[in-house]
Formats: sequence, structure tokens, C-alpha cells
Amino acid sequence: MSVEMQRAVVRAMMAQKVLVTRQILEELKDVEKLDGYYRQYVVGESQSVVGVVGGGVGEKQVVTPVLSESSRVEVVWEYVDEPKKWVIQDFVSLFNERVRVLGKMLQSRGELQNLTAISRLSGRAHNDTVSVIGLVTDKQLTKNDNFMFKVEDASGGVMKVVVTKSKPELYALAKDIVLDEVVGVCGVLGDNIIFANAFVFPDIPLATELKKAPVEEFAVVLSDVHVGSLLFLEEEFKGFLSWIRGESEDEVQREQARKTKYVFVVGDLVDGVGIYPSQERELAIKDIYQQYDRAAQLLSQIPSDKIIIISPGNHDAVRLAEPQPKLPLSVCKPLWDLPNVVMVTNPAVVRIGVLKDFPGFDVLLYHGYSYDYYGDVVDSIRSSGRNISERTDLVMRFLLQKRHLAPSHASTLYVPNPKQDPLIITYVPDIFLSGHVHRVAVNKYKGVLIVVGSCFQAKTGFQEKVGHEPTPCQVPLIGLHDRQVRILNFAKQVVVPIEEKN
Ligand code: D5M
Ligand code: ZN
Ligand code: FE
Repeated sequence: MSVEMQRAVVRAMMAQKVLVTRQILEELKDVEKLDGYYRQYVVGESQSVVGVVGGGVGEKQVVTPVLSESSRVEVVWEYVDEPKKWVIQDFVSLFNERVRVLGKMLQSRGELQNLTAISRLSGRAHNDTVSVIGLVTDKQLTKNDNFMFKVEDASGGVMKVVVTKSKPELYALAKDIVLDEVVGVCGVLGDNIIFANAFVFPDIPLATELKKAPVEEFAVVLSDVHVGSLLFLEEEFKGFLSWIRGESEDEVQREQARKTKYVFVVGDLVDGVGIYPSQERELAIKDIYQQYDRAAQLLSQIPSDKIIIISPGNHDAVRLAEPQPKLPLSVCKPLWDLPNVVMVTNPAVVRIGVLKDFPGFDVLLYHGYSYDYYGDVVDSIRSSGRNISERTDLVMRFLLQKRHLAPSHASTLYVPNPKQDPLIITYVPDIFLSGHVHRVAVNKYKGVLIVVGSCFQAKTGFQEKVGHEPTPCQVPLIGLHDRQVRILNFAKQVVVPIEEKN
């Protein structure tokens, strides 16, 4: 058994372009070390943390780049799995950790006067102005149409917070507050209740400088390719492949294709198998291995000087619970074998475009499984006048304000890691990329460029039923030198400029 495991590790390391040294071969003879290597390289659990710089809020964890020297992509943050049996207490610990980390961010803002632990509020006089930081555990509309929240803080204390209609601005903020988010509340103390005067959200700081690459370079955003679906738009996808190979008839586009250095695939590369009931009736390729084989054949046509960064989505062959691990080598070997592919987790933060005198761009990738929920429950987004599939960029702005990719327990499935809440947006990215909703979107928030890829899948029966309006075959092309986003349209083979919405 262990010989087979050793062989598998060596094969996997070679496929991942890791130099198999004599020392590693020695270590593989040790059963425990072999197990570690096996899990890291064969199973695809990322355990490649080589060092942690700092470790506090806002500081960066440095991990080894997946493709070392030849690559200009650094993985700044990705999820390191800790295989264990989860217990109920882990969920409690995860929420405590969330309050601790986001609480620290809120404290550092200095906007909360007389910040007090809820357990100590009993010693304070009524009518005192107090502030607390905690997790929103309940939200109700009273019969007088006031909002009543329950907030639980790190001391374990629970406090009611009321927001009356008489404060329309605060009331509007209260409408958008979702369960399980962490907020700062400032208000006047009553009898076991705070009459709120202000809310403070973790939010991201305003960027002091909008980075622009010193050389003309581009990145393209693919998501939701759905290879294997009967509705996969293969001819149109081949149109994209032909474009990126520089075969466009238009000289400007040939030049843009040549200068495109990064191809992001933000989840749902394949349609998957068994993702929803009776899916097999809608599959052209019914085998998951063959779906990834086909995906690899297609992506292999992208010139190898362009780095393809792949993170998984809810249709891919990984668990649904987030963070999702990298696409597994065991199922997606042909993709891992491509020399220019970097596999990352969902979510992940990668750095691209680093030059000698330029720090590069930090790119946050998150497929967007939680977005359907927020597009529906957040009042200002639901009532924005936009169709459900046009709300993604608003959701992404909202989540940047909350500093969390899926604050509400009900919005996604997640791993209850008791030691860290990996869906907290710890690192403020330069660029925030998503997919999932099958409709392109471009926006910005406090200097963060928000870009959503579309899909290469025709409108599904489900989407028709619920009124989704996908925009298949549109590919955002991000100019790293000018921060402009062009939309390449492979449905019609024309380039349509799109205006950023504010
Ligand atoms: O999801 C594509 C889009 O369609 C995304 O906004 C979710 C939505 N969708 C698709 N199927 C369902 C079901 N069964 N329930 C709710 N929402 C759904 P994709 O991840 O590509 O399937
Ligand atoms: Zn999809
Ligand atoms: Fe999806």
C-alpha cells in the first residue's frame, strides 16, 4: 500500500511541478510524513503554508506559489483544510472567532464611544451613551414597525437593540442588517435595551491610491463554463479560445489578446454530476472525469504564456461547504497537467502582475454561491429596481461592507472551523472577482474593482422559470494598466463597452 502511495505522491508532485528531491524521497519512507504528503499533493488538501507574516487582522499570510519560478501568480491566501470531525461546539467557536476578528476591526476604527462589554452594561446608568460590538442573533419588526435586534458579544452577554422609525437614515441601515453579521452599535442605554443612534460596520477603508500597472496588460474573467451541460455553448467558447490565441480579425483585439496574461476561471468550470435531481437528462457528458478531460482539452488551447487560475464553484467536483478545496488532482488530472494552470481554493486571494517596482494586484476570487440569498433578503438590494440576476455587484459591495462573504448562516454551506472564520474578508483586495449568477457585472467600491464573469451556458429551464436573465458568452477583459473593463462578446463577436455603475 505504501509503495503505491509513494508512487502516487511522486506522480502528483511531478504533475504539480514540485521538484522531488532525494530528501523528499527519504521522507516518503516515513508513514506519517507520507500521509502528510499524500494529503497535500494527491488529495489536494493545501498544506503549503511556509510562513505567516504577522497574523493579526489585515496582515498577510504568505503561502508558496503553486507554480514557483515560472509563474507570476502568488497565492496570498487560500484555505488550509484541517480534516477533522466537526462538532456543534465548532459552530459556536467559529462565531466567537468571527466576533473577535471583526470586533478588532471595528475597535480600531475608534468610532464607538464608551465601548463596553454587554455583560458589564448592568453597572451603567440608564440614559448613558454606550457602544457594543456583537453578532446579530435576532431581527424582528415590532408591531409598531420598529426594528428589534438581539446582539451577542464576546463576553457572552446579549442585548436588545431597538431602531425606531423616527430615525429614517438609521432605519434604512437597520433594514439591511442581516442575521449573524458583526456590527458596532452606539446608543442610549435603557432597561436591558439600547436605543440605537448609530451603527458601525467593519467595512473596507477607502483606497488611498488606485493601482495601475506600468505596462499594458490584461486579465480575462471566465466563470460558469459548464462543460458537459447540454446547454454548454461550445462553439462560442471556441470563439473565445480563438480570440485568446490572437486569431481575431481586428488588430486591436489581437494586441489585447497578446497582452492578456491571466485567465481567471471563477467556478463551475463543468456542469458536474448529481448536482441537482435528474441532472443527467441535461448532460451531454455524463461522467465527471470526462467533463474535466474535455475542459482540459479546451483550456489547453489557451497559449501557455497565459496563466489560468482556477477556483471551484458549486457544480465542481468538490464539497459544497465553503471554503471549497482546490479541484482534486484525482478527478482533474488533465487540468493539473497543463503547465500554466494554478489551482486555488474558493475563496482565495492571489497576487498578479508583480513587477520590480510594482506591487501587483491582490485579487479575491469567490464563486458567489451566497449571492442568491443576499440579492433576495437585503432590502436595499431587493428594492433596487434591478432584476435578480442584475444584483450581484450590489451584493458584492454589501459584503465588502460586512467584511464577510457569507455572514448569514443560511446563505451558504460552510466548514465550521473553530479556529478561524475563513469567509471573513481579511485582505482588502484590489480586484474582487465572482461568477455564479451567469450575468456579467462591473462596479467599484472604495477603490476595489468588482467584476463578475458571465457563463458559457444557455439559459436553463430553471433560470427561465425564476426570471433570471443570463448574458452568456460575455467575457470581461480587465486592463491592469487603465483599470477599464471591456466586455468581449462571443455571442455576437463584437466588443460592447459597458459603463461602470456606481
Ligand atoms: O447557478 C446559476 C444561477 O441560477 C445562480 O444565480 C443560482 C441560480 N440557480 C440555479 N439553480 C438553482 C436552484 N435549483 N435553486 C436556486 N437557484 C438556482 P449555477 O450555480 O450555475 O447552477
Ligand atoms: Zn453556474
Ligand atoms: Fe454556480
